[in-house]
Amino acid sequence: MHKANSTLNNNALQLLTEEIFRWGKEAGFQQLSIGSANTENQTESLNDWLEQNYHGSMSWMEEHKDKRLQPDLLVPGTTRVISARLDYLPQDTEQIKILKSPDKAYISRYALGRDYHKLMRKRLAKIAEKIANRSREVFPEYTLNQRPFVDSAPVLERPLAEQAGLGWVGKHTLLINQHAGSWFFLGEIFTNLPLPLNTERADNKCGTCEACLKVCPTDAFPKAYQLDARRCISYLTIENKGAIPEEYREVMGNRVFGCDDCQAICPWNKFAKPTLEKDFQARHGLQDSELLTLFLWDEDTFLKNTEGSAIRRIGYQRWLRNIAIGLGNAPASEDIQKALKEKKETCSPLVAEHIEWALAQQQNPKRNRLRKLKRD
Ligand code: B12
Ligand code: SF4
Ligand code: SF4
Repeated sequence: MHKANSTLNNNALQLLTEEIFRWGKEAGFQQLSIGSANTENQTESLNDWLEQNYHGSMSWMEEHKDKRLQPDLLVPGTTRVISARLDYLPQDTEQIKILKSPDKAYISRYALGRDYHKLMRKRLAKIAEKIANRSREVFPEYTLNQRPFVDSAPVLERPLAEQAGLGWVGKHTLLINQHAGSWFFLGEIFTNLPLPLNTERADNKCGTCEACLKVCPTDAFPKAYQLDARRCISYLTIENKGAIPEEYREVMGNRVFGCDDCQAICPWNKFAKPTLEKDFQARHGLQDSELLTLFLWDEDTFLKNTEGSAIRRIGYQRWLRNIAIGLGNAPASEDIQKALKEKKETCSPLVAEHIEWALAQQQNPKRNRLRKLKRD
């Protein structure tokens, strides 16, 4: 029989919450916090974002919009969200040095190690299992309903984590924690257990700063707290399946998988600590590789070297598409031009078109590479 929420013992709920936080630490999370599951206050900004088409080809952002705005449609009965933070910045990856080395490939720091989706979901599922066991002991008559999520479900993770007090949504739209910066992933457990809410909110500490808005190479922020994903290098190199519009190619520089510029410039990331998580350390030298070396990987090597990595999700042809742009922006070199011409014989028409662009860039001695775009 379903026992009404109000009849669950508050002390037992408080003790369970303390246990949940301990299990979170044991599982390697830096922080867990409990917030309300109400996201209806996001309706206007989500609608506005979708109406302006800022989601581009991510049609899944439109689907199940009702679930994003009403978590209990996704998991019936949900009244609480246990939000979790997992820091991912690998140790000593010298990101600025790589970004400024036009022969090198810049890969987003979140993607250098193991794909976070499975890793986090497994850990959250274990915590959910412990909650279920304890709940059976303490609240034997209560019908628990809960589910863990990481990233891919129709969940507004940042507003939910903000409500749980894990940080504030910065002008670059990412969640920032004043003690830990923004280099972290978010995950959560939806639950119908009436756990005590963390009522403390993190104040927005962006102040008058606009560094992230100004640094963005593609000028992807129409205004503070809003991102036009279609212009974001992360979208262009990862989510976008087609050609990368020419206007963005030069300013992409050597960023071949995702982009970190708006985070790297953020003053709050002075407080970020590198992760000790072995799975998030860079694999196969991806933090410091020549563009040409990566471009010369054949498909088998790509599949082998990206096993268990988020990079694999884009597939070999899109990988080549992105690196071709990086090579077009690299200093002129005979080796690069030879590799581009050879690859053009075997690649897809999509990649071939990017290779043609790269060759034209390589062979134009007068080119003066553009570093930043301005919106019209
Ligand atoms: C779609 C998506 C993208 C898209 C669009 C990004 C975007 N800003 O919406 C693209 C592909 C571009 C992208 C890029 C990246 N992403 Co992404 N992405 C997502 C995803 C799947 C959904 C985000 C979403 O709902 N967007 C829709 C918009 C409308 O929602 P929103 O930005 O959350 O906006 C709300 C608030 O900003 C608020 N709001 C609006 N106006 C205002 C005004 C004020 C004053 C305030 C306070 C709030 C506010 O209302 C909005 C609507 O509810 C989430 C996972 C998830 N399920 O949530 C990961 C997620 C947001 N991404 C993440 C990461 C790490 C990245 C990248 C850093 C990866 C990379 N290095 O390349 C970049 C960062 C780019 C950036 N500046 O955002 C992390 C962020 C962790 C964090 N610390 O915040 C998430 C949470 C994934 C995860 N599980 O960890 N991403
Ligand atoms: S990730 Fe890069 S391209 Fe995207 S908004 Fe941030 S700075 Fe701009
Ligand atoms: S760079 Fe400045 S404006 Fe942007 S998120 Fe960080 S503190 Fe806020």
